Amino acid sequence: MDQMTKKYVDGFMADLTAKNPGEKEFHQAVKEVLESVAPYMMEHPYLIDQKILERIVEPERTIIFRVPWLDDEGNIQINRGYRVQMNSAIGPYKGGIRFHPSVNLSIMKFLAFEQTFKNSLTTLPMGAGKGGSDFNPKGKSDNEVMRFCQSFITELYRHIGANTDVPAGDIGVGGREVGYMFGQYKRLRDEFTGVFTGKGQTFGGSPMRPEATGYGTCYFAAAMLATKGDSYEGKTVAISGSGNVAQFAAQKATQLGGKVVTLSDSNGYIYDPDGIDADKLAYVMYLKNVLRGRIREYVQQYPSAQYFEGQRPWGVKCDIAMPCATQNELNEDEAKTLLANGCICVAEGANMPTTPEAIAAFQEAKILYSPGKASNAGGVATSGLEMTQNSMRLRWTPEEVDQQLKRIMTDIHEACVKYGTEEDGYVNYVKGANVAGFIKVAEAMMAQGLV
Ligand code: NDP
Ligand code: 2IT
Repeated sequence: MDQMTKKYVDGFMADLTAKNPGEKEFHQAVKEVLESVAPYMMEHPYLIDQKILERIVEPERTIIFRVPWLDDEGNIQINRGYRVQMNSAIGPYKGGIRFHPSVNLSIMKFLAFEQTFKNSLTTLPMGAGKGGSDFNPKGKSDNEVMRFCQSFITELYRHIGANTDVPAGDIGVGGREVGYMFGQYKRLRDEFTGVFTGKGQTFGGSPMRPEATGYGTCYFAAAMLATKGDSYEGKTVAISGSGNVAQFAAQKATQLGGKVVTLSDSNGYIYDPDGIDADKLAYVMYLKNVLRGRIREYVQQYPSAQYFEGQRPWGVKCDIAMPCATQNELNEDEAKTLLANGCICVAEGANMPTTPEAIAAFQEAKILYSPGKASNAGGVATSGLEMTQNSMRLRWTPEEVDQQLKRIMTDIHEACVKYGTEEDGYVNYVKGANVAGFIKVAEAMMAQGLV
C-alpha cells in the first residue's frame, strides 16, 4: 500500500473509531474491507468525493429494543433486542438473527457490515441487515424460547417485511426459533409472506436451506483446491463448532472424500482419529439438535475419540481447516501451528473467525484462504432462493436448489479470482471478495442519488 493510500486508511479508521468508540469487532471488519478497497478508491477518486465509504459504514437504521418475557418459574426476564438495517442499495435488508449472551451493538454492526458485501457477492438482489439479542437459549425450555421469540417479534414485526427486511437464523437461532418468530409475525400482521427464511419445510422453507451454509463452504473450498489441481479426496479436515454450519460442512466434506477429525463447542473439542463418518455425524446431529447436548458427550458414545476441555481444534494435524463456530476463534499462534502441521487450505464457515494477524500468516505462507463473506455466502444465497420460491408460491426440488447453490459458489469463487489475483498469481480471496462485493453496492448507491 503506498503512502497516500495508507494515509487515507489511517484517517478513515481514526474517524470511525472516534465516532463508534469501543466497537472493536466493527472496527476490525471495516478495517479489513477498507484495506482491500482503498487502492480501488484511489483509482476512482469520485468515490472518495462522494463519501461512499463513509455512507456504507453508517447503518441506514438501527433499532434497539426491550424484550420482556416470563420464564417457567414466573420470573420476569429482560433482554435487549437489535436489528441493524445496514444497506438496502441492492435489495431488501437481509441477514440472520443471533441469540447469544455476547451479543452487543459492535457484534451486530460487524455482522451487518460483512453481510453487505457477502449478499452483493451472491449475485442475488439482497441488501444487508443483522439482528439478535443477548438472550441465551442454552438450558431454556421450548416454552421459554417460544415466549422470548414472541416478545422479540412483538416489537420487531413493525420494522420487517417480505419487501423490507427478511431475517433468518444465525448462532442460537435455527428452525425452532425461526418457526416461533414467523408464527408470531403472521399473527400480528395477519398475512402469510416470506418474511423469514430458514422456515420449516411445511410452511415455505426452501429445501437445502439448513444444509446450504456448510455445503456451500465445502463447494467454495473445493473450487479453491481445484485451482491447484487438488480436492477433498483423502484429506484430513479439522472443523470447529458443532452447530448448523459445522454439521453440514462435516457432512459435505465427508461426501467429497475428506476425513473430518474434529468438532467443538464453546467448552472444548473432540478428536476422532478414525474420522466422523455419516453414522457418527447422525449421532452428533441427534445430540446437538434434539437432545441439545454438549460435544463432550461424543466420547461416551465413541470411546476411541478424545475430548479436550477448554481447547480449540487448531493444534490437530490437518490438510484443511474449516472454522465454523464464531468470530475471532483462530488466532496467529494457532495459524502458525496449522501451517507448521502442513495445512494447505482454510475455508471459513463462520463470520470473521480468523484474526487479522492469523489471516496475514496464511497469506504470507500463500496457502488457500477464504474469508467467510465469500465461502459462507451459500447460506444467505439459499435464503435468496427461498425468497424467490415464496414470491412465486412454488417449491423447487432439493436437487434444483443444490444445483443453483453450486453455481452461485462457483460464481463467487470466480469473482474473487477476478478481483483478487496478485502479480505473482496468488489469489488474495480477501481482496477479491471485498472489491467485488463493494463495486456493486457502490455503483447502486451512486445511481440512487445521495442515499
Ligand atoms: P449454531 O448456533 O448452530 O452453532 C454455533 C456453534 O459455534 C456451536 O457449536 C457453539 O457452541 C459454537 N460457538 C458459538 N459461540 C462460541 C464461542 N463464543 N466460542 C466457541 N464456540 C462458540 O450457529 P451456526 O452454525 O448457525 O453459526 C456458526 C457460525 O456461522 C457463526 O459465525 C455464524 O455467524 C456463521 N454463519 C451462519 C450461517 C447460517 O446459515 N446459520 C450463514 C453464514 C454464516 P456452544 O453450543 O457451546 O455455544
Ligand atoms: O451470516 C449469514 O449469512 C447468516 N446468518 C445467514 C443469513 C440469511 O439471511 O440467510
